[in-house]
Amino acid sequence: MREVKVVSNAATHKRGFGAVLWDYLTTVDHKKIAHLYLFSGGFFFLMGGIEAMLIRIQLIKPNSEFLSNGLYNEVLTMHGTTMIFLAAMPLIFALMNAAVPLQIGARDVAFPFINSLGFWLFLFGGLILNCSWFLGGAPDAGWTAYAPLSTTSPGHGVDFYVIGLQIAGAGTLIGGINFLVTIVNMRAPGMTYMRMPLFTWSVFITSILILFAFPALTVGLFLLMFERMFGAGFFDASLGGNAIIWEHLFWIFGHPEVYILILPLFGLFSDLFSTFSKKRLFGYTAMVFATMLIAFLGFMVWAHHMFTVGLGPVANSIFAIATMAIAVPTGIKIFNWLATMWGGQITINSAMLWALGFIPTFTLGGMTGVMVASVVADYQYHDSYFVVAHFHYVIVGGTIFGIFAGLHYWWPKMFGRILHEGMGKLTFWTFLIGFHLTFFIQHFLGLMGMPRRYSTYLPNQGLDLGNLISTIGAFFMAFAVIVFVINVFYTAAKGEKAPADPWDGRTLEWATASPPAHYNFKQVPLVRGLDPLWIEKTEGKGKLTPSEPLGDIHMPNASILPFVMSLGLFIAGFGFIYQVDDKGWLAVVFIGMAITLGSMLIRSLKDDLGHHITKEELEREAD
Ligand code: HEM
Ligand SMILES: [Cu+2]
Repeated sequence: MREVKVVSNAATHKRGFGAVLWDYLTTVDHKKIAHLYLFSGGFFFLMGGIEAMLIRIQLIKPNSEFLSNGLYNEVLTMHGTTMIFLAAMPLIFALMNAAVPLQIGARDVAFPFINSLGFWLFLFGGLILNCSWFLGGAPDAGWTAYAPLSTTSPGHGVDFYVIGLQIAGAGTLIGGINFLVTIVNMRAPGMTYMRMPLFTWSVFITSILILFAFPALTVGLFLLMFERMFGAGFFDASLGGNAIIWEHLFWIFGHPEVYILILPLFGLFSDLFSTFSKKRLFGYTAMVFATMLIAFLGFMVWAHHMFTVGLGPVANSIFAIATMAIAVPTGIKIFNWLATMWGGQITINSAMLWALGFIPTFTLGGMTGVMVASVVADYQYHDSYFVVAHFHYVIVGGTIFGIFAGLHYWWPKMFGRILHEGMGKLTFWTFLIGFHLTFFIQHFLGLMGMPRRYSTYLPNQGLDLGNLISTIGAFFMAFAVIVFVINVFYTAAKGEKAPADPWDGRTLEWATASPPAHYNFKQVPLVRGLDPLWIEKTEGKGKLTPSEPLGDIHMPNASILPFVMSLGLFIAGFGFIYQVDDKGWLAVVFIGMAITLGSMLIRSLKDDLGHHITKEELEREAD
């Protein structure tokens, strides 16, 4: 397996910066798109992290004047929005792109062009959102943008939110559809649904969630846009509208969104526990159905964010019970993970540490979740720091721990080098300690009456010490992230080279070189059961059985069009935002849309049949 790397290194030889840049701007290869998602999602994670630190520095002591109240609202809004849409989502897409086609034995995703378009839409949407900092102020109505706060917020901050999220959201939607089609259509022969690795399973189910949840956001954002730009009045009671409609639309999207953020990582943890315990996943079938059940219930519970709105006792009770029901399939999963490790031959490395740390942390978040699902009690918790503590336990304890686990696990596959273990462990321990220091105490701050989203508090209310501890914890986490960034650079320069299968893996991604050739598999493998690579290893072959003779491989061509299409929307976005001030900006709308529609026309009219890698070329490369 090692030889492949040598050959592809020779083939790629030394290329200039321009060539590498052009390669990434035009690539339709899922593995390079994974790199793009990783680095831009990582960049936004650092931005969101800086914003988090600003919030915590402001709250380190009572009556602090580090940030003005207005700026605090902007930083808080951008922290939440950035972390959810521009950090967690793309980092998950990075893992999906890095692993899913390999896990199912495919050569790429179903629509490589759309995959690249999805990435560029996300990136340009995120850039628009962050341009607001330099163009008169960021959005300040919270990441939920509740009306009438969002409809009446002065300046253009919220317009940047609307346009930025609309463009980024379109990228996520088409990305999700692509993975759905990929998993339905591109599985290697023999890979039946019930032989798919749990990560692929959960990406499949997550993609269904994306397909149904994101359109609600799209509609909501359009209504908010019409409201702010043209005074449509959907959410304005004085014009016959209703502000609660925004809350419904937002949470019909927003609640499934938190499952979109967690389910892929549940799948990843399942793969990890089984790999590093050297055992088949305990309760595979139950895990699959629990994932489906969580996804289904995830759609039925959005109004638990609205208990205090006044929907009435019947609606509140139904939503409370449906919410609490989610604890059942989640509990099934936790027991199955523990049972997978039970009696297994456990390896503890950085990836596994994140997975182990996830279990108690997420369980705590799940328990406070059941608490906030109780309607009467929620009248006390609602919009208090208790909620801030709760959701950070689930999204950091689940999603962020999962992303770190996934990065340590798949880094060798993605980059051909193994992340430094010592630094990996240092990152994990300082993050874990910092995390619990920061957020555990916030439960009590909330119970003592500290509200969510307030920029300050008075002294001697019993809140001083807790806030100080919380901020100290945040510095630990910041330190951990810095160590991780150093680890990335160190690994790129001096990291240990990775073999094809560094973890004695069970699934197909470990059957190809690290990193894989751009066509992934020379011959598409024949899958003979769950954990296909493991089956071959235990039967003493160690190599996959091919499902096809060696032949020409058809691959898609690179294209700059996805980048140009997204750039056009980016330009048009500014036109939309500013045309309220001056109709001259309509020209920018037209220029931007012309670029986008023009490149769509080119894509439609110009034949692009891809290219073939010939059998002779493949024969020259050793496997
Ligand atoms: C890792 C370090 C993090 C720290 C120190 C941190 C800190 C905070 C703080 C202090 C607040 C609330 C401030 C207030 O209510 O006045 C907050 C809100 C929030 N955070 Fe984080 N956070 C972190 C990570 C994350 C991550 C990874 C996510 C999501 C993936 C996230 C999502 C949110 C959201 C959605 C809000 C609510 C914003 C709003 O109410 O509009 N945070 N964060
Ligand atoms: Cu919810």
